[in-house]
Amino acid sequence: MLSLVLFAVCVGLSSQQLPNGHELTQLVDQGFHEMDTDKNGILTEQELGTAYSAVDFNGDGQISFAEYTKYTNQTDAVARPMFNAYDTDADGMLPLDHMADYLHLMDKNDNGVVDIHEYEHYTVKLVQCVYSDHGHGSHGHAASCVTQH
Ligand SMILES: [Ca+2]
Ligand SMILES: [Ca+2]
Ligand SMILES: [Ca+2]
Repeated sequence: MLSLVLFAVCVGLSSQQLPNGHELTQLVDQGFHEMDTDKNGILTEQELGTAYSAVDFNGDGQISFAEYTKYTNQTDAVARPMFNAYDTDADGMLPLDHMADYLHLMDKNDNGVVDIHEYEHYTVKLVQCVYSDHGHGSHGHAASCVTQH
């Protein structure tokens, strides 16, 4: 599962260096606004789906690791834990028809949409987990890290 929502924001995260708090928040906000196509301040399942579809270059309904790195231009050290955080069943693919699951990860108040605060909260935490000293290890680490409080 995931928040591919992340994909837009993660385009700016190609270095090994974690951006500082202000830069990171700016990147996160930028990703949110890019995906919020009707500019109403909330992300719907449909808007997420549209954003994710742009990453599915070969149109097979799934995002592969190769497609993910092509889209985000991240180094493997960053891309791998980020991708794995979404790929909870570890089959190396992110199906586009799991959008509701991805959205649910970020939808803290369970109202079916994601506002910018929910998006920031999840995304900043996930990025910090990926860039942490422990973020390059086992499969799914970043995903479990982000749910810890
Ligand atoms: Ca919207
Ligand atoms: Ca694909
Ligand atoms: Ca919500």
